[in-house]
Amino acid sequence: MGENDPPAAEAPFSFRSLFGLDDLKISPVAPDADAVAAQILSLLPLKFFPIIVIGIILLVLHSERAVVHFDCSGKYRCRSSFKCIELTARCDGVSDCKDGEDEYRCVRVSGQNAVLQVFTAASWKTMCSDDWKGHYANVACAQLGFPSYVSSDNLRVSSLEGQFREKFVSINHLLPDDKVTALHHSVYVREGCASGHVVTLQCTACGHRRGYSSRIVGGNMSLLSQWPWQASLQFQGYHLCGGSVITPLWIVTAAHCVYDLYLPKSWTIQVAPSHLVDNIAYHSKYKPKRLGNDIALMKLAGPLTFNEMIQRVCLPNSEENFPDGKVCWTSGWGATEDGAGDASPVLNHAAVPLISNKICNHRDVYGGIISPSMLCAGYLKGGVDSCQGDSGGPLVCQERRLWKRSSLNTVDGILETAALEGTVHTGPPATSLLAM
Ligand SMILES: [Ca+2]
Repeated sequence: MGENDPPAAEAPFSFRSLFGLDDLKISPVAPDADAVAAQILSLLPLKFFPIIVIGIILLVLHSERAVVHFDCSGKYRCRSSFKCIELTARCDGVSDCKDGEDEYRCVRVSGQNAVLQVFTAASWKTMCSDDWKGHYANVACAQLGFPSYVSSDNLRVSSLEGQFREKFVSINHLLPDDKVTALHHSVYVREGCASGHVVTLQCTACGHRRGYSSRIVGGNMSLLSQWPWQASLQFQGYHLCGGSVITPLWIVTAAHCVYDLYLPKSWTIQVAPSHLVDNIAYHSKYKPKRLGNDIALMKLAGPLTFNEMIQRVCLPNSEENFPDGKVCWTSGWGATEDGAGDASPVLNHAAVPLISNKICNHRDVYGGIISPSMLCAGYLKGGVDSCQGDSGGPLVCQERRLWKRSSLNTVDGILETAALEGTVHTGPPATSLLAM
């Protein structure tokens, strides 16, 4: 494999083949190009040749124009079309994109302190706590898709990470509450916060282990209450992958777990007790055998009831980074011996430190296939790792007593090192990848 080849990894096995579903698989092998060309040529009279050649040239020229137009550097690219709009047109109250998506995602919760930010006047700006009240917190969480807020607090500007203390907004306190229905329409830009404080926001209760005491379990075996967001994804009754509970109805997992088994009715989610699956969605840019965009969601047929055994894990905030060397945890029912195919009868866990992408991309480790949207965890000398059957499961880090999945917004998938053996390097270290 050349250094410039795109990242790719051979799957260790096909889930479909295990269940005799290969006849449904779309063949990844492209038909012989020469044979197809000869077949097409035999159907076309030669007199049309010049027209076809001119048509191809026009098509290529048109494609190049489309590529140039597609490059939206310094601007916002509408997802519903190739249109580029000025950043000042994003979140300005006017729908400039075909589907109006430039007016979505105008509020976010950022960084390790969960500060509230609003996109306005062409950039993200941090919300001052001046004139802040609970009604606005509810509006912010509603914009983020939550029914209400859980907590909202003040934090000194001096405590913020550098990138969040450059641009600020305040709420327009002259607006009556019933007029404040979207924060990005209700703020004005400030150079600093008069109060010296900004708003922190939590929209959902997550990452708690209510039924677990760290004195109960030793070794690698886990109690279910130790990792209450851990789900077992079972296809026709067999454990195939792990997953994480993120809402009462949704489980996040890896796209490679479901891509070739896109049959919701054949899946059950084991989160004490078993739950039926209503729908499956994987990242539209996921490509089988690639590491990127390896994320999928499974929707349950009915909602989970949270208790000591079932909780949701927190997702990381925008722009939240986890430091290299931080010890995080992976868990699952995967095989406990390398090469062993059977799932473990008990839930296991392992502590794994995060490894910088620079080290992970070293030519003796993963050799450049780790993109900025992925992260590595494990030990370079090997020994502790996630294994076959742990795919899609959680890698969580504890932050201020809350447990979070340790990757960015569009995360997912623990990929076994076995998937890389022989295709990238021989004898790779026992690290896991979280591919987004
Ligand atoms: Ca707009």
